[in-house]
Amino acid sequence: KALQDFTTITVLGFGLTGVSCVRYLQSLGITPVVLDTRAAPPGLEQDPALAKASECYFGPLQLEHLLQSDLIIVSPGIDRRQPVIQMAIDAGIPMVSDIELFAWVVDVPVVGITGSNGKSTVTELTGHILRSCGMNPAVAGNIGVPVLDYLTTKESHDCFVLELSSFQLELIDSLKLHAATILNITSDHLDRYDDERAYERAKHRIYQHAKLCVWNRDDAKTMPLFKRRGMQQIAFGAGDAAKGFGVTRSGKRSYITWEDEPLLDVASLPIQGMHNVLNVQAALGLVKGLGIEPAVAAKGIQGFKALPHRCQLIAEHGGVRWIDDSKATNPGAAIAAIEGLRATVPGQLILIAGGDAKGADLSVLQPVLEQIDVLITLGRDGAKIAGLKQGARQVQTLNEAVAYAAKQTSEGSMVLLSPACASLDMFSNYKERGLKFKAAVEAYYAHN
Ligand code: UMA
Ligand code: ADP
Repeated sequence: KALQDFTTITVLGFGLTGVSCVRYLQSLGITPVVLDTRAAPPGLEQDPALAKASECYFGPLQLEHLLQSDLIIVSPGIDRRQPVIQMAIDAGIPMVSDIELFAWVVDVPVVGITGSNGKSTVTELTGHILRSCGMNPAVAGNIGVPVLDYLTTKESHDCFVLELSSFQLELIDSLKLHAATILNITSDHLDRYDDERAYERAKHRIYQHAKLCVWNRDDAKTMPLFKRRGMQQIAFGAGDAAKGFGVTRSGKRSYITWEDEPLLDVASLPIQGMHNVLNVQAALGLVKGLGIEPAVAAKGIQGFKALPHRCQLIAEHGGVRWIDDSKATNPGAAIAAIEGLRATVPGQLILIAGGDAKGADLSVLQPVLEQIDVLITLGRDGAKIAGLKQGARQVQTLNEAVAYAAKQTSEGSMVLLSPACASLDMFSNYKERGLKFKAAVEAYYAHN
């Protein structure tokens, strides 16, 4: 498919993705119509000249603008269930994501990563392994760098590693991945999907044309739903496994295994917790799809650094560790953090949680909250989490949460910010929430 075949191309959404789409189209000599429901979308500030050179309409969407298009490139943050967009869908106007445009032209191998949790970690880790093995990957997608940005720079790359959200996957048809993984599927984004099945279906689109599917043996929902001729599979998981990746225990030591042979000592991994063992296995599986054998790839893991705001140690005072897991924006992530860290805490484990639950069923947290000694909640859905554990303390601000937590601590305690919710009710994003947490901890110890 060629973009030049379309007469009127509309870019719907003028955030990071929208800006990258307009830049890409302009680089091909195409001037799109740009729409965003926000009166002053972020793209205006990011690249004012770009907006000037395009036909832009900001504010409530007008059906006529959508109907005039013969292709609409839809940003991932747009909910296509809105009536005006439904009408355009009913009128047969084709809609694609930025990733689909990329798929039309990419001519080097691509690997793709999706899942409810661990996407960014596995995406960066895969990039790290590939670089260690002498390749020059572009790491892009939901991780924060729109993929089309790589098509408008002169830099060249010999492969792509893409983090793909369910929103991006919904509007992809042509992407042919050398290797694809669904890391796990737990409840998320129910504010955007009618039910869990719709969310799962979107995730499974990643396997559509994949040569190699890398899936999680411990999470049956990640298993490819069909087997195409020639499609290969590798499974990973936390138990012993004769095929693919597994984990075996020998005395006090645990090893990641490949085809039942020890490959990596778990204690030597640069990222901790069982969830990260699975993340490492997934990354090793993906690079196998690019022809790099696990024994070679395993050597490339050393030197990888945990990403900020993912179970990150941000302060230690008098034997009390403070952990920023602000990226835990759904219950599955918080459960993984609590289960992964509990064994490392000799004293009290204090959890700060709450925010915008995005419609998730928070009661799934109840069993794991038994492993918590003190629960502090905040944010829009904080009260719902507090209701799951007797004695929970509800507060209004992160500063209040930190002050209350600090008073409960003694040597050997850990305070974990792992909200199980999005941050958008109180902060501009999870990064700001994490940074404000760190600042609150620093301010507390400066004054106490
Ligand atoms: N929005 C409007 N009106 C519009 C367009 C967008 O109100 O007309 C709102 C959306 O509802 C959303 C926000 O603006 O709340 C941003 O939407 P966007 O589509 O403009 O987003 P971008 O700035 O293009 O960023 C997107 C991804 N964001 C989303 O999917 C919401 C970024 O992932 C991604 O890094 C970027 O593209 C580059 O690929 C962020 C994210 O939160 C990290 N992703 C979700 C997640 O990981 O859970 C899926
Ligand atoms: P994503 O990009 O999917 O949000 P990240 O790598 O940024 O994933 O991690 C987000 C959160 O999910 C982290 O804070 C961590 O606690 C949790 N997490 C990471 N990997 C996994 C996994 N494999 N299974 C469950 N939870 C995980």
